[in-house]
Amino acid sequence: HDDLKGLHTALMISVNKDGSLNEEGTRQIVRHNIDRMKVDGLYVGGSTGENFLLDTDMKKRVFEVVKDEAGSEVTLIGQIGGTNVYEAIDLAHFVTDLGYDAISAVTPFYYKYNFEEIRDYYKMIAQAVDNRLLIYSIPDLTGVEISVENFKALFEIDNIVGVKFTAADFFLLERLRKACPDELILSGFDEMLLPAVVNGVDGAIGSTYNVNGVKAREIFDLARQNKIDQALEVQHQTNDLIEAILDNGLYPTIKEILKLMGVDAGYNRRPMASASDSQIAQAKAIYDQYLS
Ligand code: SI3
Repeated sequence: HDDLKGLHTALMISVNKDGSLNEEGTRQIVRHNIDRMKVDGLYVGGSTGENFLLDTDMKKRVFEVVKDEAGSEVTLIGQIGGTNVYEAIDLAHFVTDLGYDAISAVTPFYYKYNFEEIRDYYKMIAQAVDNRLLIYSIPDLTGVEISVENFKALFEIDNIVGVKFTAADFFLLERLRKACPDELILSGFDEMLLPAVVNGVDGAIGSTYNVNGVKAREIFDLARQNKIDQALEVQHQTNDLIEAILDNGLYPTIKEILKLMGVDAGYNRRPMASASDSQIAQAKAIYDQYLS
């Protein structure tokens, strides 16, 4: 599964003020990531893509527009999971037919499921389509924690090839890497890319790669060459940027920075608020200080 390794942008989408998809802006975000951020792949329909705010038709249109723009230039992973497993299966078929290289499914959330129910959800999706599946684990947002033993049980399901691991639990990551040396682990927190690579992840998926993909690549490459001091220096610079972005509001700030880079990133879809005037001004200051 070498094509799934490396650095993938958790893709933003561009939204019009009325909440509809800005297709041209979304195409610009795709091009910007491929041509200027030079990432290996795009993770479409994730948290950064405001996926959990969209209806099924809009999710499908995002998948179509991204595939149409990206073609086969980079690896495409379609995040199809959510609270409705039947929608997830429908979307899994949809993106597989479009030619997505893999699917990913967030752990089912909202109700407190036991592990049997979580495993059932993954079996239903994995058995429905002929495509590779990455578990999307993000306990901070879903409240769903998965133990090493339970990850191992999920990896036994045919078609499941790994996990997008978005957590700051490095003990769990280390245990998981040791227990499952052959599964793909893609880390999710951009500000912890270096320690994740040191712990043997195969790649990473991140929101800030939309604007900082080139520096992320430096960290990734230096760390894999064992140049830890140099990698840490770039991680320090990167985390000054990420801290400033988080302080100003993650997704609205990335969108405003994209606009300063000439990309029509549009608004956020409500109820997520778009950047206020003061956030826009601060985004400009962040861009000037760290990215121009
Ligand atoms: O699905 C996705 O959009 C992601 O890949 C999420 C990714 O892990 C990001 N997590 C969230 C919650 O947005 C990170 O890239 C994160 O934004 C970044 O590390 C800043 O904390």
